[in-house]
Amino acid sequence: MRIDILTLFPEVFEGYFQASILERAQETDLLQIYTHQIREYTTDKHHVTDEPPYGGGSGMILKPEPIFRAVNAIAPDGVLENWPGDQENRGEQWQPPSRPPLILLTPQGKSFNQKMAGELALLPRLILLCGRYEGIDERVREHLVSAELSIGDYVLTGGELAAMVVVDAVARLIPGVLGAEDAAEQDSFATGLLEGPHYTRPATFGQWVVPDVLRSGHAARIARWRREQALRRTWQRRPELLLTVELSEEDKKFLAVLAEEQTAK
Ligand code: 6GU
Repeated sequence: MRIDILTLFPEVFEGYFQASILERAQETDLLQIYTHQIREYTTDKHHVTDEPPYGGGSGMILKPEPIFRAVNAIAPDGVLENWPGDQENRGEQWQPPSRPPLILLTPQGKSFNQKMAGELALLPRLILLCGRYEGIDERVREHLVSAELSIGDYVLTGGELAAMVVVDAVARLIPGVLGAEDAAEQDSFATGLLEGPHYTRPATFGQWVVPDVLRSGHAARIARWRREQALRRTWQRRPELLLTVELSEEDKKFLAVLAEEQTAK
């Protein structure tokens, strides 16, 4: 998969993308990440990327031309050759050629989640546009952006951290990126449940011991115990997730026990 990132601060991506799993994914060519400095797509002497808003007001707005120019450069089969203007001359028949989806990172976007990460991971290409300042010229939103995503209900100084979050969540779902083939399949949210507790050596740490069942070697009992721990944790922390997850008869019985425990308290 190829991901292009348009930003005024390409340097902030360097450390994170060059470590650990994302580094290996790029070395093995499962993932290509290109960051692009929007400023390099300006044509004026002072390389201006933002200006005050029409109609007045505070803050600066990202200008449309450098962003359109950058997208046309990195997705040359894309929309808007000879922009702007000559689209009118192509008549009703004209359809923009297909291009990679362009996602704007902004607190106004839809909340990014695991399901979206899975869908994005199926794409051959993706372009991420990091918002900055007070905003971005609306013509970018209207004519270039395919979707807008936010990573949560708080305001960051720019879309860069959000873009890193999206790249990370998407990259680890590309087949082969995680070491063990099924490592993503047991994730919290992938199963629809939160994960239960994990333990490693030592079996006894001070007075705290690892649950016997995990050391029993009894695979079926361990699997059942883990499922019940996941159900318990989800019940305690994110009960609304239980409404949409697929539950076996055994799961339902266990949840009934949890409900009884609760009323007994
Ligand atoms: Cl995508 N951008 C900014 N600036 N703030 C955010 C965000 C994005 N998601 C949550 N807060």
